Amino acid sequence: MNVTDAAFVKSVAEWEALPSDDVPEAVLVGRSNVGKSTLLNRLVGQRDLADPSGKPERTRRLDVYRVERADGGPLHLLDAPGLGYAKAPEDERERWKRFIVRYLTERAPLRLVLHGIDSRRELQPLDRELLQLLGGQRVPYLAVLTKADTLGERKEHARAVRRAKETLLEAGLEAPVVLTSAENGDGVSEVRAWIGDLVR
Ligand SMILES: Nc1nc2c(ncn2[C@@H]2O[C@H](COP(=O)(O)OP(=O)(O)OP(=O)(O)O)[C@@H](O)[C@H]2O)c(=O)[nH]1
Ligand SMILES: [Mg+2]
Repeated sequence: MNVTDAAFVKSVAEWEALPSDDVPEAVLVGRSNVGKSTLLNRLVGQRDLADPSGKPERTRRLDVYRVERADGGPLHLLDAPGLGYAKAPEDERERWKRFIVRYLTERAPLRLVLHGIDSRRELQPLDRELLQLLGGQRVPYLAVLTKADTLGERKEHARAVRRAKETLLEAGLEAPVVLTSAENGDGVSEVRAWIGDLVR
């Protein structure tokens, strides 16, 4: 995909507020702080579009961005901040989780789930929950390992990818894994290519 423009549309906290169904969607999910918003900014080539600070009041909303492509129609990229964010009250966290689960399982325009995973870390309980949920789904899934620049030598890179693939397979997901860095741009064009292929 070749991005020509991107703009914030709105933050959504309930089903009825989701945008109209006629624009295809890709969503970025994953634990808080793995680098989803930073990656989104890289993907669309705008440094400050998605808010990488994760302001607490916005952590229980889906942030919707409209992306214009030279080589295809528009799409919506959704950023799901703060998954697993511990400071919120329990009932609020539960409500938010139910909304995300419904979004991932029922949302008609959803074409691709991008699962951000910190490449330095083992998959966490929340990641495994997501895999369980997505394993039986019709929606294409891509594991995006983030912060590759923090890994050491090349063999660390290969190891991170292998480890993620193994965990995905254990969860019954034979899915592509892309190693990325929003810092130096590694893997970003590969993620763009997946989005371009799948979100139409
Ligand atoms: N070294 C390095 N740091 C990164 C990279 N991507 C993000 N970070 C840093 O990781 C921190 C978290 O990044 P965010 O993009 O806010 O993470 P997030 O997944 O959107 O977090 P939530 O919105 O809380 O869910 C920030 O301090 C970023 O600067 C990367 O590729 N390399
Ligand atoms: Mg974020």
